Amino acid sequence: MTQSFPLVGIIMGSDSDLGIMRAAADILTQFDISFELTVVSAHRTPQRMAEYAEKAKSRGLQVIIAGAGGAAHLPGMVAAITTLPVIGVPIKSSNSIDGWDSVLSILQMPNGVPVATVALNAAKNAGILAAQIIGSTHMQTAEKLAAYKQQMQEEVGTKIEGLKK
Ligand code: RP5
Repeated sequence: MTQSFPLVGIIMGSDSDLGIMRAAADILTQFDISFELTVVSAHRTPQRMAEYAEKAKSRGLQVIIAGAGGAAHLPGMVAAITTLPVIGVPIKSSNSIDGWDSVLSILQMPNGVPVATVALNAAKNAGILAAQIIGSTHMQTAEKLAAYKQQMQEEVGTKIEGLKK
């Protein structure tokens, strides 16, 4: 897919989230899906967050992946503003309560405002899910996803097979 504009917006609450969120960018690159990557904080830059969410759809984005840790309000607040699907990535940003703060902040959304929450630090899965959303209407992406799944299937058990004498 060669688009000049990004289809997926990857946002995160802090520069410190990049180490985790990079995996979403990497897998989207693998699926040849254009994306943008930026820091938008629900607490430190609330106006920028609202503006980002308000303009996302009209700028051509189709999915937003939002990662945050601690009091992780970014995915939910963005989902409150946009009609685009929002995928939330809970990030383990401190050791105090093992990332449960991030998981529950993103997961426990009220009725009417869903966020598709992936596992703790699972930015790769967020990227795959974003590709699947895009692949539901884009044949080339769907084909790449099918090949990816086929490869996964073929690789299952190969490490153990290699150890057999
Ligand atoms: C959240 O607070 C961010 O998403 C990050 O995970 C966490 C810590 O941020 P920093 O203090 O490292 O900037 O808003």
